[in-house]
Amino acid sequence: MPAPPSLTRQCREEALRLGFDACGFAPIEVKLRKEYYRRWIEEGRHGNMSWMERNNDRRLNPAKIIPGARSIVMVGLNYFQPEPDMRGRIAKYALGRDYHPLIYKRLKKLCAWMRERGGAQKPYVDTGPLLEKPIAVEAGLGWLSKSTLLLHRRFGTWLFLGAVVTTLEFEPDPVDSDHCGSCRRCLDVCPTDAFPAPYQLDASRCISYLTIEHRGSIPMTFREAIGDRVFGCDDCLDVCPWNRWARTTRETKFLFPGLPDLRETLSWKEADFNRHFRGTSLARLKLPRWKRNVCVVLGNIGVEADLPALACLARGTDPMVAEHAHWAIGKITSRQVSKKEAVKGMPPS
Ligand code: B12
Ligand code: SF4
Ligand code: SF4
Repeated sequence: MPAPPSLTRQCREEALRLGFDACGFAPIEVKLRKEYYRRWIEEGRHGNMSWMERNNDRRLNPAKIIPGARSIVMVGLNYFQPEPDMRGRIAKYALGRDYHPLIYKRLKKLCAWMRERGGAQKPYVDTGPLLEKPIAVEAGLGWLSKSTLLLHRRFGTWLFLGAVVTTLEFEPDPVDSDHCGSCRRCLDVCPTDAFPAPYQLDASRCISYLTIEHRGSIPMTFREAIGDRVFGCDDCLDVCPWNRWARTTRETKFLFPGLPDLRETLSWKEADFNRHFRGTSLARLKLPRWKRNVCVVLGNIGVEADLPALACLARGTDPMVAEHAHWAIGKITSRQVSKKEAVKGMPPS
């Protein structure tokens, strides 16, 4: 029996009261491009994220998540904040505290509210096989943009997503239409050409993947394109015209607490890394991959003063870090040589 419209309204109010910025409802028989997903995996677009090959029966059929599931409640949380002034860039989503526990805690409260009304629930925030973006589209939160991100009319693409699969039946929200129009800024700005076509992403080329998910050495072909991005990338979000009206998040926990200069982090021990990054999204990187990424960034933007710290790493015991440090030293040194040659070639003043 369909739930009364008032239950849908009350649930949305509860989600907003819990601190979410947006909430919408999708039917459990949500439209997903199953073939697209299967092909994406077959073509290896997921790189080494092998977990994406598993649990596809559930991922592509959310009705199988809990017996008798009828709806999916989708929530959004604005995480925008202005770019902090620092050497090297960290993607905005990772500047403050990790969003997963914060959102999960609120989703569990929402689940408790639904349980009191007779529902059985399962919450998600990147915590299981669920295609959060296309489901958010079906829940009326926005449209799937050419950058492949969910674009909300008010919050743009700066919106974390979370979901609750439930046996309660809610009134589905109307689906918004695509308002990307003829724009293609996100596609053109991508430093690594990670979009084979609009609405399609080759994750294995994305800087977010290369600096966060990828283990081992960063392929040479991408090192210069990574530029000053130490963790993740926001280029395709930064250029989006719908993000012009973005307002700073209400969540003070997401705000950037500051960080020592990148050079200083090269001499960090495990305990230093943990002290600075415990409870943030950066923690999962672990120290060697942090240093690997810092080496790439210093190779691209570093100066003479960075050389001693890099030389120290180049003599270190971790072969992956040492190789990246050697690369960075080579890059900085060749920049210095060309600068000196340019000065030599200048006429005397
Ligand atoms: C794997 C993953 C990644 C991968 C792949 C990203 C991607 N675009 O799929 C990598 C590591 C690259 C990544 C990067 C980032 N991620 Co991420 N990531 C995920 C994760 C865990 C799974 C997504 C997934 O399954 N992708 C596989 C593709 C094939 O699936 P899909 O895009 O959902 O695909 C369907 C639709 O595209 C659909 N489709 C529907 N309509 C159409 C129309 C056409 C024409 C076509 C061709 C296809 C199509 O077909 C597909 C399936 O049927 C989700 C959380 C989740 N569980 O959903 C977060 C998530 C997508 N990431 C998020 C964020 C914030 C980011 C970054 C911004 C972080 C950063 N700054 O570094 C970047 C953005 C890069 C980008 N342009 O997408 C947010 C996005 C929020 C939002 N507003 O959309 C999510 C939802 C996490 C969250 N809970 O908030 N991420
Ligand atoms: S996050 Fe950066 S690298 Fe990844 S698709 Fe967007 S612009 Fe390209
Ligand atoms: S930059 Fe343009 S094409 Fe890309 S998501 Fe934004 S509006 Fe769409």
